Amino acid sequence: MSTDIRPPLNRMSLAGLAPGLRPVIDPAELRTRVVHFGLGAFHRAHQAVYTEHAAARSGEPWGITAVAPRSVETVRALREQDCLYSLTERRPDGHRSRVVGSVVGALAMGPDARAVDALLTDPEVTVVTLTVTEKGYHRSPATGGLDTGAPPVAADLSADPGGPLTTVIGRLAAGLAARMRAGAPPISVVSCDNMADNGASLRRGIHDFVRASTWPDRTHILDRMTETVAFPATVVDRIVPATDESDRAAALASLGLRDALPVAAEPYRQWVLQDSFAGPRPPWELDGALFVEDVAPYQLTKLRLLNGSHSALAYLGTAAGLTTIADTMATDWGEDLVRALCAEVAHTLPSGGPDPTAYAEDLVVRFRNPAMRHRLLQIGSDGSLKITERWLPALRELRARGTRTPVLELALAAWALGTRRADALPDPAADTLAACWGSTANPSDTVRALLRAVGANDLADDDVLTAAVADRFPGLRAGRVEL
Ligand code: CS2
Repeated sequence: MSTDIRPPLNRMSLAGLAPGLRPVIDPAELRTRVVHFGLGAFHRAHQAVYTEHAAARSGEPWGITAVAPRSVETVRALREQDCLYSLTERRPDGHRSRVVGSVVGALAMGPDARAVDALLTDPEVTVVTLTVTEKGYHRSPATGGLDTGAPPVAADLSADPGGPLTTVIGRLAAGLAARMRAGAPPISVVSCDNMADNGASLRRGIHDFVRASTWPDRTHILDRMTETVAFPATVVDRIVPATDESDRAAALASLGLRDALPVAAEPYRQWVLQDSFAGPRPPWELDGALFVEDVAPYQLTKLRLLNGSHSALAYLGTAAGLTTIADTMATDWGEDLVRALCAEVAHTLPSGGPDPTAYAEDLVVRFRNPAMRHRLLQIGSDGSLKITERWLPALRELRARGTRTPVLELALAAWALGTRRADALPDPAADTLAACWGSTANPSDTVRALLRAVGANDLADDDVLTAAVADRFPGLRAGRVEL
């Protein structure tokens, strides 16, 4: 609890701010037409900003109600500020803050289940967006479909669909089913998480949930969904570190108001969306979003180059005893690593996306930004779900072609070392991964077991690969990163 006596940020105190610090729209003029799941910093620094500009530039009242899957506390804090918060752009030469005004409602998914369903059946709501991270999808590593045996999914499948479900997939499936029963107009549900084919993955998860439910009308619901619910794929990009105390202090200094939920981000942002919406949507193109027929070239470039090198920096930086991406980029190997990894995987990218060499140079500049404190721990978390999107598909393709993969091997070795119990980074599979270290004396066997644990049996059977990864352990254990 802050003891600062300055007034809190809310609609009343907003009026006293200099015009450049205020939202670009008057939040009182917006209505909820977008529902967003995942109230984290990323949404507030990305989709909320595009939506705010789209509303301002079009004059259309596109407001967002954001749903927090778990954090009742964030919802309470946001409501106390009339859903306003500040965004600080961190530039190498200083920072710039302002208040964002596109979020007009905040709900907690469990306690506010009825209100969430009411919005999902509201004809005025025609867009749902999601940032729930890879683990929010509960995908089975074996099939890619919904893991209906995962305890939270199984619990939601046997619960009353009107009650407080705990998975976003369950809540969304139940809310969309209510919309189908009410005969409300078509809606688009947009996954904004870092997964190849995120639209298709989400569609599959929702359809699998309905199919596995015991709802008597599930066949009818599925038919209606097929006709009236679109799941466009998207690529979202902006580096948004988790908020810390220094961000709260920066917001206080810029606004002269207390903001419990500020966000800080790099200046760069990008949004590419598949142009296949089922109904009205905010005109995000007015703020630079790109609507394309096929997002795959952009998606794979972003996942394999940006997120791929981010994860590599996270595990290698951790092995070298560092804390942030900027620290890691300041070593004598950081920039080379980004360029080398991008060059190694560039051959796996489809044509039609950005030029990989220019993209790598832009990444070096973005990652180097000394004004950002992006913790390696944040990026390194949930590695079992991230590396399967960021590294393994490219690794598989390169090895099938007989191409050497030294950078991915080094990165895999650093990830592997970060799964040992004593060093374990947060991961839903942490126990399973730590158990792979067992009592085996042979490091290649450990690598093999780890690859199997993340569903990559084919790579686990590649003896040359597992030996090459294990060969990197001694250097990394000594804190040396040798490209
Ligand atoms: C990061 C991403 O935390 C992570 O895993 O790689 O959040 C990354 O910062 C964003 O995708 C950038 O758009």
